[in-house]
Amino acid sequence: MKQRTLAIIKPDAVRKNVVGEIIAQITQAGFKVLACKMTSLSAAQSGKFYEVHKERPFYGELCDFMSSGAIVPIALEKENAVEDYRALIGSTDPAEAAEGTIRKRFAGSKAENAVHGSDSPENAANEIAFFFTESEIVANNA
Ligand code: IDP
Ligand code: MG
Repeated sequence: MKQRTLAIIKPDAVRKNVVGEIIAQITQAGFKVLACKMTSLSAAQSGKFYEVHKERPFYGELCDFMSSGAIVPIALEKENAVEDYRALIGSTDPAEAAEGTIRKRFAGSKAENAVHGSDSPENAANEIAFFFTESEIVANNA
């Protein structure tokens, strides 16, 4: 069954000018882009997006980083999208990520790790709704 997930190209990767290469790797892996835009978040908006991590020691650093520049959220669709996209990006820490994964290729550190990926279909739905309305996704794919 088709499933959705949310990717975000993070500010470090936008600064490195590798947005195109990352999207190419995602689409070559069989994902369909349902919606995509370049935008940016305030620290407060980043805090809301990453609210599940608010007790973690790196929360402040994460919010500062995610609001430090432009980001590219992308709603994706594929069979088994959540798990397959997590496999495509690799481990949170690029030092531990498998060869050829997006984080291995483009991430500089565990904090500034190039891309986000949803961790469950339920969170994917909420995260997609954070950036895109359902009607714009439908309109984009009519
Ligand atoms: P994930 O992005 O692989 O799902 P999470 O544990 O959900 O990893 O953490 C969310 C984000 O928080 C990471 O992608 C990374 O940017 C940042 N992060 C995670 N662990 C650390 C850490 O130990 N130090 C600094 N930043 C971290
Ligand atoms: Mg996560």
